[in-house]
Amino acid sequence: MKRLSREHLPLARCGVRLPPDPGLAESLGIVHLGIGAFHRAHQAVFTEDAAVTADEPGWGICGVTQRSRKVVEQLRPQDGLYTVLERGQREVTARVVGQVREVLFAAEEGERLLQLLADPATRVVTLTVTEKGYRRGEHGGLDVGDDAIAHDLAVPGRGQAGSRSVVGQLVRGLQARRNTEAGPVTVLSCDNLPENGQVVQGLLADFCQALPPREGEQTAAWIAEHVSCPSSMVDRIVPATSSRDRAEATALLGVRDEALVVAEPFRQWVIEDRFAAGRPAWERAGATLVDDVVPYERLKLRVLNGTHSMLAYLGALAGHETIAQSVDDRDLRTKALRLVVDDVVPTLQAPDGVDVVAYAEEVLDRFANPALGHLTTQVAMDGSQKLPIRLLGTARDRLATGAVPESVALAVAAWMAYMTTGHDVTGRPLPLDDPLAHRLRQTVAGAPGDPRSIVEALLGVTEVFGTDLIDHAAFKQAITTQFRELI
Ligand code: CS2
Repeated sequence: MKRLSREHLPLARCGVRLPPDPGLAESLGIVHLGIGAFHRAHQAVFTEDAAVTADEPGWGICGVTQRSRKVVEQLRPQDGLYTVLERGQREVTARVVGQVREVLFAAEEGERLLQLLADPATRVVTLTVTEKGYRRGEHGGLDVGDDAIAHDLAVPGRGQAGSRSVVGQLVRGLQARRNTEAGPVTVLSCDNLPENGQVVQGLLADFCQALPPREGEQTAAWIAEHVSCPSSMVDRIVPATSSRDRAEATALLGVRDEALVVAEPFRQWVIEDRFAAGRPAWERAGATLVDDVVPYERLKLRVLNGTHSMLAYLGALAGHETIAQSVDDRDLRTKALRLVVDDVVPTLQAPDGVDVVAYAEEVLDRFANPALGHLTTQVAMDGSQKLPIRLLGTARDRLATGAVPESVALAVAAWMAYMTTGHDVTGRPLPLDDPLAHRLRQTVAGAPGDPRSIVEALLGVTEVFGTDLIDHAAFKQAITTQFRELI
């Protein structure tokens, strides 16, 4: 079976959309850090649609992978081509995307990355590096004690290649841009973080602050004048690609695609329209350009991602392998809706005209799509990074009004039970895939065995719960009561 490439495209057949003319993405305009499945199913699709509808070349994407060469080996032999297998409830379609023109592995190709970040043709840098990729400390600023950050601060000279962290790569690239007078650029985060543009801006400033004074001041001043960091909210469910997906795609396409991604039909992108050097006509591809993203992102993070995490932990503990099975469980669907109605709605200023409960029902219907095969354990990953963003902001807002967020307490208790028991009701092991896994396991192991002590010990993990939540006795009691039920 031939492998997908410009030479071996799928036969034009129903249900398969071929990539546009390669000339449309010939020249690079975007560097994307974190070219995982989500980027390939979301921003790259929006960017290609924008290029086609606006007939606007010059927005080809160079994707940069951080962790390993795997994505390079998946995409480079395919001329950057890959398929998005779109799984609706009743039909499957396939679309071959051609907007990614180059792929780099940062750890081995740092010089090329630096060159591209300093290239005047690069006008937008986008990020999907997941919550942990920003290497933030417990107070939200840059964790200068992080090994990769410490390494990158020590990289000799300015604009040097070899940075291991995303923030280091950005600052060294912006220094190289300054040194070559390559002009303004926009850095656009597309991660599930509140006010992600401000987060990036702050991290760049923190890194400059930690540089030798003169170098840091010059770099920070240049960034302040030439770099825009707008926020954006992204939404598309992109489950991990399975062997079943690959087999189905091969049969549909008639070629083998090693970079296949799977996604739901729905996609949304709300972007703060503040760009220093222009942008693709993303609105021509269905994106929403706004002045203020906050209402959209808070709605999505607290309703969609908050219920997603609740259903992931409660569902996994109940023996449900997929999110669809969890949301088919009437009891769990009701609990997810209660989280929205009782705890989230009172904390939201939803975008004009949005009915939050109706939005929540639509989200749960999207979760219920059995064709996606979205695993509860995939959504359960990185809970220490996700809970503060998706659930604990809601908790703090409710506690500030004197209310006890019982549904948030249930979701937190479910995370704690997922971590503490390590298996579901059938005895199936539940993986703890989390950057703080060791710290969390040690915390549980060091606590006395009773539920109250375990909850108390975990609430003491300040990287997750800060220093305030442990002092809310009623919230702690609500978590303990639910935790005792779940273990
Ligand atoms: C999910 C998100 O894995 C997870 O944590 O909650 O990836 C979710 O699928 C997306 O944010 C949906 O837009």
